[in-house]
Amino acid sequence: MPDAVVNFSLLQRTCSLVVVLCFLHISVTLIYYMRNSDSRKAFVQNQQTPQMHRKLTEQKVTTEDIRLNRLSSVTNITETERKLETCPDNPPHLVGPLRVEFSDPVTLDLVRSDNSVLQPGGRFKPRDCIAQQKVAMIIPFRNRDEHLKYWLYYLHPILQRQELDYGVYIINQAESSDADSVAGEETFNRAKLLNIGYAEALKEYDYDCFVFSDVDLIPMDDRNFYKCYSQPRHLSVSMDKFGFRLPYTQYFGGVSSLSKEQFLKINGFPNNYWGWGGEDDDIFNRVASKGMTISRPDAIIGRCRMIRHERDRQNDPNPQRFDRIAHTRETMGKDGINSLTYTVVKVEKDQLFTKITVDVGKP
Ligand code: BGN
Repeated sequence: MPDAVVNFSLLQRTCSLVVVLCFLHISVTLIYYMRNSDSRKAFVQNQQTPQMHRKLTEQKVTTEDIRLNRLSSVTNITETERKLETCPDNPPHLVGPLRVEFSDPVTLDLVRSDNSVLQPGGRFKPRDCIAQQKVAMIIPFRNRDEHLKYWLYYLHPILQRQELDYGVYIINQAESSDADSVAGEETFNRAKLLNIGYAEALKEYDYDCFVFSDVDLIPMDDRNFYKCYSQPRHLSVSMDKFGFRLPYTQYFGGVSSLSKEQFLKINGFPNNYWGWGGEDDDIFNRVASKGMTISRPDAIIGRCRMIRHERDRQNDPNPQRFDRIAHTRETMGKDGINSLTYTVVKVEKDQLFTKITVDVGKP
């Protein structure tokens, strides 16, 4: 074979080898680069501070939220709520003993501006956790705007620190349209107003606990939880008016709480106590007759102040109360939430409360 032909064939083979080597080199470089870029991403992720990580997760939750919020109208639970934990037994923002004074100048506008977190109707839910209980605050009411102002001023911040999912319901006994009634007023019926509060609050939300509070009683310690317990709870156990102790062991007046189940077990409250006194003793009898006991905070945590006032018009002591409380066991089955009748006259939604004016009828 001529030399030139041999040389050409050698050159051709060398060139092919070089091309193959180049191809191999490029392939290895490419594979190496792609692998490296994956691990670089992992490195960046591991270097995030907890804040950066949270921010990224939050961003993810937000987009998820938008998607799931559409579904929430059906389930009533948002994705954000589903991700939150149940609020703790000891909420972190409680402060303990509180200064309670009724000489401080307070206006409803001031209370409104201090409570911009509220939803219309005096509704609140904790932002960072899911409340343990859904609590309706029921206040029987007539002509006590001055007291209500202080109740709202002191209670809203306390209930928020207690991390409750709550709503405030003012059950206002309507003036009578009767020409001959005194100053347009009928006799006050506290227990019937409480029954109405229970029924009306449940029409609005799936409450599982009911706190029944007089409008003039303010707790002096935020560790006195306005929620429900395994037994009906008496909350106003240590009132200034009674020298910071119980006036008698069976006393169940002022502020109390019952779960929906406990309330139904006693057929709610009596509807036929017109005027002052005895209805709270009847409720105590109902609770005792169903084998339940009264749960109470201690006398320090249970301290509370009452706003001093004259006895209201049309709320004279009820002369029938002695006879009525002697027969609770016989009457409670047919007089209670199962026999409640009333007419709603007006519903007003304030930022701080829902006020329901009702016609409770006459004695
Ligand atoms: C009691 C009243 C309660 C009232 C407390 C505290 C009666 C029933 C007849 C004995 N009970 O005497 O309704 O809450 O005082 O003021 O009057």
